[in-house]
Amino acid sequence: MNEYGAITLREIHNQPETWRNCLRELDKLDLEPLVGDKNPRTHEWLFVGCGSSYYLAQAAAASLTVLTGAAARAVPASEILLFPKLIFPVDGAAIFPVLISRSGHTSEVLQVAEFLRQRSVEFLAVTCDGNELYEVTRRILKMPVTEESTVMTSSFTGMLMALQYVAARLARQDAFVEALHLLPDSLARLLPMHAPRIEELAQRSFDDVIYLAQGALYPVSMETSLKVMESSSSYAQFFHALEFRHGPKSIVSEKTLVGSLLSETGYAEESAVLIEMKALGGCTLAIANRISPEVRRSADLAIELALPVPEIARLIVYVVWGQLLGSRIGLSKGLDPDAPRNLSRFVEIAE
Ligand code: F1P
Repeated sequence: MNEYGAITLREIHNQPETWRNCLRELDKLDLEPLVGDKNPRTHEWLFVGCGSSYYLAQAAAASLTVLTGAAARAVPASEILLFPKLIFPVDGAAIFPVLISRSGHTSEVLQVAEFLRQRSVEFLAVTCDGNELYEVTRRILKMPVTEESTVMTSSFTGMLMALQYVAARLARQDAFVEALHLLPDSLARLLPMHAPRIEELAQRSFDDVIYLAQGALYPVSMETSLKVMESSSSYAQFFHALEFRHGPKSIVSEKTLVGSLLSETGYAEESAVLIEMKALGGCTLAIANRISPEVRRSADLAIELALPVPEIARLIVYVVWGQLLGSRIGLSKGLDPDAPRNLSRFVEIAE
């Protein structure tokens, strides 16, 4: 039998290598047959997924908007199935759905594929395993990520990197593509510096875990909260940083971990919230590209990324610390993050 959490931790720590493999594949990719006729300026890209893949969808939509200047949306697959008129209010609108699923086997995503097929709407599928999703469209982006663990870690970052890569290519942002190539080495440098500090933080026992973020980092706060919930059976919540003052802060105590994913754009405003939460007695985790002295003083743990890349290219590096925290809290509670309670690798709904 494996040591508890061994598989998940191995996959988290192996992300520099996984990202290199993804980039190698992406550098060879011919975009034309995949998306050539579906430019985001003429078609609204609609990113679709479930669970982590839905959070990934939101991060991908924000990335596409930043990189191409075109509006984009993200919805959970179930919304298309239950409330199609909310998602497609106008018949025949120029919408290009992008279906995201690590397994390619999730029932709701496959049902959306069938819904689209019946209406002759072409879509792109992004996956790691392939499975049934691989069979239902000729537009397929299959990333070379083999993930054994139940929770999504390297598949999340690998597929988000792929969607950012595609957006940058469409926008002819070659410098951004080059920036993505810097990330594997950057993460390899950061992991040995900060992973032991996350492990130490996880030894404290928290009643509540909160992640705060704004902008494109907001979906990353959703994903990092989900990682804490899945890997440690603890309840974790996420808020827009400045929304946290409007009520939720009443739960803050010394048993609350407030993690803040600080953007560069909103650094002053977002870090003021973190400093206030420290003053209210919370335990604070700050993650930012550059950490100011005031934040360093108010943070129980500060992780400075120091990435020489555009702000939106940093998203996948912010995810990693929540993946680690989730697994480490799980282990400190005596749980096995490789076998999260009540979860399986994908959700299959009996017909
Ligand atoms: C999505 C997903 C995972 C989650 C869970 C069930 O799967 O919701 O995010 O961790 O274990 O499946 P997929 O459609 O991306 O394969």
